This record gives sequence, structure tokens and C-alpha cells, in this order.
Amino acid sequence: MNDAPTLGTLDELPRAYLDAMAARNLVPLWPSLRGFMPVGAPRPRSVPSLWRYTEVRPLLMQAGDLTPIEKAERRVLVYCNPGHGLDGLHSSGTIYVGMQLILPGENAPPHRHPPVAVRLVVEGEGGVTIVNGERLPMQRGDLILTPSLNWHEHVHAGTGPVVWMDALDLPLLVAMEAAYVVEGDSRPSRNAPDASATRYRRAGLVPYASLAAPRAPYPLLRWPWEEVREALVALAADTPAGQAVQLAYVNPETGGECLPTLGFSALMLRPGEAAGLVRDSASKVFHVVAGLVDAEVGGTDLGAAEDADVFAAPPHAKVRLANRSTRQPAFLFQVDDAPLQRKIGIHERFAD
Ligand code: GTQ
Repeated sequence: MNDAPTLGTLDELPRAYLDAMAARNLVPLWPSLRGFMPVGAPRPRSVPSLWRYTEVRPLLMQAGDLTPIEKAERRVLVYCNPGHGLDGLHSSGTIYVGMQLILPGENAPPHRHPPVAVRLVVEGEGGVTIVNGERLPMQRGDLILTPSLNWHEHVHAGTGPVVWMDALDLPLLVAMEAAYVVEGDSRPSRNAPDASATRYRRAGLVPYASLAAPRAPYPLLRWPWEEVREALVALAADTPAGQAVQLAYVNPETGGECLPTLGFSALMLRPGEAAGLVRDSASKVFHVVAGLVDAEVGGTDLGAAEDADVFAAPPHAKVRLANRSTRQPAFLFQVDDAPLQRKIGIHERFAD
């Protein structure tokens, strides 16, 4: 694998030849081929990295003082992977993650865009995301989808700050030169708050009429954390010790991934449990919902991550997690780009 021949370099070529090519918008491939296609494994720009909520929160609250919602539209601090620098809004090569703040009485106005977005609620009561007129209450740990090109806005009629983590496939859509936004008026609010979660209340049950109807692409938009937690605790009884308990958020009509590009799952580590996740080709971002978890990513010890801390894992990196508590379970939320990788036929799982 690693005995692939060394290829020719630019400085081996005559200046006049290179100039003649450059004048015609041409370059030779071979000097850069190995850089773009490294032998054996990708060499991600992304590096394992951790963002601590205790450090982020004061800066996010400061944004609440410094920048009114009208001047921000979305008041978000973006988690930039140091391997990508601060300009490209990359948490991994494909995944954007940020923490969004909305204050009482504020409205993050309606818009729609090709990137998908999901919200994982961190703190506060009274936040509501409205997707195509459907009001979705935001409670701690809830997952809320805003699929591509769907109208969405955020409102907050409660008291105190509301914070959630946004995850988008924005870097991917930027690479595709497909990212843009359309501003709009509020969609008429349908008198069916949280209707999707009502219709798909229990696994294995769907509204009868949906069997005869064309498949809706995004039938379920909100997964209450309480139910996810309960399902994890139940699955723990049927998961061997030393293996993370993990549930995927799926489309309840198809059983497939709930969004086309990014995948979402919830993890539980039992008290004192350490587990290595199956190494694969996907990039990932983890969010600690509750607990104290030692995280090792691609051989880098990131230290202990606690509630609302976020860490990124580059593609092909081994992830090892250990619950520091011997009394309480730990819970994490995972975002990855495996759905996209599977669709284009490049997803790989490794046996080590
Ligand atoms: O809430 O619609 O973090 O449009 C970035 C772009 C959140 C949103 C982000 C967005 C949103």
C-alpha cells in the first residue's frame, strides 16, 4: 500500500512550460495527486477537538447583550475545527455545529435554505421552532429537524435564555456551491402543535392512512428526549456490557435515515462503562446530553466532557468513550455524515 511510487514535482518542470499551462488555466495533476488522494487512507484537515460549554456559554450570553436578534437573524457561535481554521464554518469536513441563543420575546425570523439543520436543545424553557407552520416545543435534549428548503423560524415566549445546538450540512453544501437562503413571512400556523410526534408516538405504529398515501419525506420532526432516554435505558438490557447502547433517529415510515445527508443517534454508557465505537469512514460530532465522559478520538485524549460539551471526530478516527461516573449513566448525541457516505457508496466500517 505504502510503496506507491513517488510522483514528479512542480519544480522539476520548466518554468516556461508551467507558465504556458497557467495562461490556459491548466495544471499538471501529478504534483498534487497524492495530496488530494493520499495512499491508503484520507488525511483529514479536521482534528479531534473539544468545546466546553462552560467556556462557550458566557460568550454566547455576551452575544445576547451585544447583538440584537434583528442584527443576527440567528445568534449563533460556530464551533470551528482548528484543522480548518476560523473562516470556513467547519466542525468537520461536512458538518457545521453551533450554539444558538434566543432571548424571551425574540423571533429568529422565517427562512428556508438547502442545507438541512437539526436542533438539540441545551437549556431554557419556552422556545419553539416552527417548521412549515407546525409548532415544535423545545425541551432539553429534544431533537428537532428542519429539512432542506422547509420554512422554519424560532420564537421564545417564555422567560430566561433558551440555547440549543444547531447541526447543519453547510460545509457540504458550500462545497457544492448550493447554499443560499430565502427570507419570508411566517407560514400560517396550523392548529396542530407537535403533530408529527403525536402521529408517530410509538415505534412500530403509524397512522393507518399513511400506508395508502405517498411516503412523506419527513413524517417525524421532533423526538422528545424523555422518550429517547427511556428507549436507551430499555435497550441497555439487551446490549452486551462494554458495548455502547446506541439508537438511530430514523424516518418512522421507511425505517431509513431521517435526513439524507446527516445521521443522528443517541448513545448511553452505563455507570463505569468504557466502550470503543466501531471505527468507520464517517466524520462525527458528539454532544454530551448528560454525564461525565472521557473521550479519546483518533488516539488523542480530549479529557472529560460533560453536559453540553461538544467534540469532533475526523473520518476514520477511532472513538473511545468512558463514563466516569460509577453511579449514573451518561448520554450522548451523535451527528455523522454516514447517510451521505452510504448513498454515494463510500461508507466503510473497519474491524479494528
Ligand atoms: O436556525 O435556521 O446555526 O439558518 C445556521 C443557519 C442556524 C437556523 C444556524 C441557520 C440556522
